[in-house]
Amino acid sequence: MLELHHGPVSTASERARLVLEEKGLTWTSHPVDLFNGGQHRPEYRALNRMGQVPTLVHDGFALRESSVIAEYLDEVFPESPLRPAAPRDRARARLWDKTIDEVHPFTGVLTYAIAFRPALLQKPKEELAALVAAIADPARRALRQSVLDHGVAAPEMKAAVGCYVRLLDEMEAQLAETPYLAGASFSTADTAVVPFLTRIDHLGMGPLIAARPRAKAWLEKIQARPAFKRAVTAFIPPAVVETFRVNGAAAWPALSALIA
Ligand SMILES: N[C@@H](CCC(=O)N[C@@H](CS)C(=O)NCC(=O)O)C(=O)O
Repeated sequence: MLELHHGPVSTASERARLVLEEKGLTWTSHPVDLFNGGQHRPEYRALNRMGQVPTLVHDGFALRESSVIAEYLDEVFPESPLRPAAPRDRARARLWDKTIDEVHPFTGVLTYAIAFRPALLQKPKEELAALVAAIADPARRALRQSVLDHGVAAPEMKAAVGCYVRLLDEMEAQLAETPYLAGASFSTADTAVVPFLTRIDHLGMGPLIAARPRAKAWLEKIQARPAFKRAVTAFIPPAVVETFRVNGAAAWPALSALIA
């Protein structure tokens, strides 16, 4: 039995759900309420000591880290393989995994600064302080505190936007060579990256994507896949996308000034 503990609006969870759906696997959904500290409940921390989503549980075996989950699923369920067969393409897919692991904390910076901060600041001070204090990784904890304190004026915003500029430039260069990120075929590289471009698009940073025509066409192609609709679109409430877009449009002038 395959179970996924995941955040409906979490990019790392989308990465795992995409692999499950692309491979046509049947799985049981256990949503974790990140906004109210579900990731820090002791029973969840027993599955995932970092207090992060996603966690896959396969017949009692609990596994964290979306890239490791993707690799595991592809090994245990070899039908419809998602990892490239050719060594160079497979190496390229691994590099995209590493890149996305670097991009992920900056995605949190952007998402919390632009979209989640206003609602979080409505919480009682002690509750919010406890949510931040429970973040296991000290670097992540410091990032969260900074964006809660400063919003889009947080000093980390420049690095976050710069990180996406580099990601998009790397994608544009690769897509000039191959139709998919790891090579000629759709692979785990594409499932790893698409949640992150979708997120910055929702956050009003679409102009960065639009300026790179190959990345834009790739995004539309991947988002049109039926598995994307089941794994990503179906889980994100339209009201959340609307909040992202409204807050994103308000933040864009400050963000684009950071790029200039
Ligand atoms: N590298 C991890 C990152 C997991 C992660 O940080 N997930 C976020 C949601 S996208 C999370 O659980 N955040 C917990 C929190 O914000 O307290 C992976 O890819 O699985």
